Amino acid sequence: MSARRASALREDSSSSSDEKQFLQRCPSTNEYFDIAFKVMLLGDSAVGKTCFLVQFKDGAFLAGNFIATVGIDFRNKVVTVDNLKVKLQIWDTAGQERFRSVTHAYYRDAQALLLLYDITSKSSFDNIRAWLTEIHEYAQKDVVIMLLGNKSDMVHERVIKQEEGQKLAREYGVPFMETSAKTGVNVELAFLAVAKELKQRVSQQPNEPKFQIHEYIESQKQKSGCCGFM
Ligand SMILES: Nc1nc2c(ncn2[C@@H]2O[C@H](COP(=O)(O)OP(=O)(O)OP(=O)(O)O)[C@@H](O)[C@H]2O)c(=O)[nH]1
Ligand SMILES: [Mg+2]
Repeated sequence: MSARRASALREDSSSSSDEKQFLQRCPSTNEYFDIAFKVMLLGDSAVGKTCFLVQFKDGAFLAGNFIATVGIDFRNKVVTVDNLKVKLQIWDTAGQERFRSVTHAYYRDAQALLLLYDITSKSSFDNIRAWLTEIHEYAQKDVVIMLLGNKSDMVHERVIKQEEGQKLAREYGVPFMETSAKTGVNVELAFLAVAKELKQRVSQQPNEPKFQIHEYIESQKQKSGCCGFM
């Protein structure tokens, strides 16, 4: 989408029927959108990728038996960012090693990657470096990456401190926060931050201040360790 068209749509966000002629329609949700991006969920098996997506899409938590994803699956959700309708096509990948070659094929098309570990699993955290190596090998150079420490509701089982996640993220220059696919803490924020970053990359106006994803997340995120959020 051109910057001019994005700007025009921003100025008139009333979504009149005339305007809808210029919008595209998402077949799965039947919603109109102005612009679409592909986002991929990555991380070890059982870190909570599928639950994270279901929480964002349906506002529900899949409790009970763990059913590992086979291969790859996707869901669409349209979010509003600065009066623009942004369709996120979210690819939920299988974390199990045996599906790795299937998922590699999809990296190239993704504009953003949400990389999850489980704060109660040291191995899932230790494997983040290997995931980042894979990302650098298979993904686009300018892909937006975000590191997420999931299952922050499991305070008593925690083995990875929040500071450790923060330190690793800083080392790789990527934004970070802790999330809970169970309670929903910071789930929507992760997708919205990515949508805002991607949207501004294609529709940045010369006089518009550049969107700072790190600052946005720091100002919006619900912190762990206090107030009963996590
Ligand atoms: N307490 C808690 N449990 C979670 C959370 N997210 C996921 N789980 C549980 O963790 C298990 C694994 O969740 P999934 O979302 O299926 O894991 P996955 O990353 O998709 O796993 P693969 O599909 O194998 O890659 C399930 O039993 C979930 O109920 C969370 O935020 N908090
Ligand atoms: Mg899954």
